[in-house]
This record gives sequence, structure tokens and C-alpha cells, in this order.
Amino acid sequence: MEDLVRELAVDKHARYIVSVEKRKDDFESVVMEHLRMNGAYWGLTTLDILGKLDMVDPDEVITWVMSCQHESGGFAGNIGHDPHILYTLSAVQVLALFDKLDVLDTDKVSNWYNTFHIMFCLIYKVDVAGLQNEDGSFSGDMWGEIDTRFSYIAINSLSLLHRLDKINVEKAVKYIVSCKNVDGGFGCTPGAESHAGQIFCCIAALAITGSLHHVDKDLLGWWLCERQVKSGGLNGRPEKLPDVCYSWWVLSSLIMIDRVHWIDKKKLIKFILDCQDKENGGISDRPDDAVDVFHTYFGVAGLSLLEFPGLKPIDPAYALPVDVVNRIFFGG
Ligand code: GRG
Repeated sequence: MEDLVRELAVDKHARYIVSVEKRKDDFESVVMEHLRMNGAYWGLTTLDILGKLDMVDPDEVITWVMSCQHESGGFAGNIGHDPHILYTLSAVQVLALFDKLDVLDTDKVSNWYNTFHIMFCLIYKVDVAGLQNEDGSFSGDMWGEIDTRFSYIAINSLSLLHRLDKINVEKAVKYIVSCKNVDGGFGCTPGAESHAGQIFCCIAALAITGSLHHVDKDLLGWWLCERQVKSGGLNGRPEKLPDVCYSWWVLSSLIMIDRVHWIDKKKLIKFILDCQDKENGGISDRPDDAVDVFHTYFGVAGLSLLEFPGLKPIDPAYALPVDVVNRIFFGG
């Protein structure tokens, strides 16, 4: 392991993340414009895991996050865009990273209080008015698309806000369980093909709600560990190419069901390290491809799950550093 430790280009990755944030007109920044909130979550969480969160100005970030809030309460991917449940989770996660959920709660300035209140109204609407459907599933926004991703997102954000009581958790769990397949995996809706990304969403939602007893851990563990290919990388479903992002989706799921020892950790570490741009920083999907913030996050988060020395541990269900999650649930 010691030889590998030196191979992680910590400073270069941190500088790469900060530089993407600052650039406004190159390709990556332009295609990310409408989902910048999600990008902010990936980038800032990566910096925190690397121990480099102090490279950004918290006030600047928080001001921008709050200016992405829609009057309905939900957060958009950027200023002036429509709100979506995914960006609302990203906003909550970014506020959590900077320990700003408490500041919102106690801030005497009425705007802040109102903002927080409106946010709760949105979450409340998630329950009553529409985003949770009769069958327990969740829609992502007013347009109604249903997906187990949205179940996870709702459960994660409400749990971080200590408001899980605002939804029907029993129905939400029942819906997720109805998306379980005979191979032990989960899809986006009942009967849909098992995919590692959806499996993460379902397993993490079940973990947060204390419902992992619904999972056949050996069957699912077997399906998940078969995702490791010769190069050491993981794919998202059979016959597909490996991709660094599955170092998160697959690995976190294996950890939550206690089967992470079923894959070759050292080979996976080597695969992730081979995907680094060692000169300019950043991590790509596969060796020698172009880097982006998404894969940089999943590479670094994957290494953290693999207990790579020098990295902050990340929580496999909440997808936030363990110290942030502990602060929210145990104080301190
Ligand atoms: C807070 C970590 C976190 C997540 C928020 C957005 C979300 C919740 C979860 C997304 C889960 C998901 C479906 C991930 C898969 C993403 C992906 C790489 C899809 C690609 O699918 P294909 O079919 O790729 O194009 P393959 O690899 O199957 O060829």
C-alpha cells in the first residue's frame, strides 16, 4: 500500500477542482452550467475528503447556494433555473459540509429564517402535495418522472434535516423493495433491469431507514462483486466497460451489506490511480480519458471507501464525510 500512497496526486486534484469552479467559459463549465449545484457537491466533497476544503471561501459558496433557491423552496442547479429534488439534496449536502444547517436554524435574520421555513414547506410538499406518490415512490419534480434515485434523494435529504417523519417511510421502503429483481439487484422502477447506480440508491435508502433486512445480502453481494473486471475496475452491469464512478456505486453498496471483502481492493485502487491525470489533476472514467469533476469525486470517494491513507472516511449511505454525518446526528 505504501508505494501506492505516494501515487495519489492530492494537491493537483484539489487545484483542478478549484480551477473548474473558477472557469466559466470552457466546455466542461458550459455543459455543467445547469447542474452546477450538483457539481459543487461533487467538487466540495472531494476537497473535504482530501483535507482541502479550506481552499474555498465558505461565505461565497453559501451565498451562491442560497441564491439558487426557488420561491417554492426547492433548489435549482444554478441561479434562475428550475428546482429539482437532486439539486435540493446537493444544496443540503453542501450546507452540511460547511456546518451551515445549524446557522440557518438559529439565524435571527428573517430572510434566513424564511428561507429555512420555505425549504421545509417544499419538503412538506414533497410529502403532501405530490413528490411522494400513493404507491410510496417519489417524483423528481413537478413533471412527475418516477425513479428509485428520487426515493434515495428524498430519504437522504429529509434524514439530514431530521424530518423523515414528513414522509410515509413504510410506503417508501415498500416501493423500493418492489424494485428488487431475482438477481438480488434493484432497478429504477418495478421490473426494470438491475444497475449498480440504482442498487446504491435503494441500498442506501434502506440503510438510512433501517430496512436492510429486505436485502438478500449474499445474492446481491455476488452480483456486485462480479462487477470487477480484469483491470481491477468495476462496471455497472454485466458485459459493460469499467468506469471509475462504479468505485462509488458498487463499493458503497458492498460496504453497506458487509460484503466488501468479496472484491480485490488492491486491484481497484490501482485502477483508480491509473485514471488520474498526474500532470494537471483530475480523474477520468478509464485510464487515458479526459478528466471531469464527476469522476474525480467518485475516484477520490472510492479510495476513501477503500481506506486509502490520508483521506477522510466517507459515509457510504449519506455520501458525506463521516465527521459531517456524525456532527449532524451526534452533535459536536
Ligand atoms: C449523493 C452520491 C449521491 C447521489 C445522488 C443522482 C443519484 C443520487 C444517483 C444516481 C445513480 C445512478 C443511476 C448512477 C449511474 C450513473 C451512470 C454512470 C449511468 C450510466 O449508465 P449507462 O447505461 O452506463 O450509460 P453503463 O456503465 O451501464 O454502460
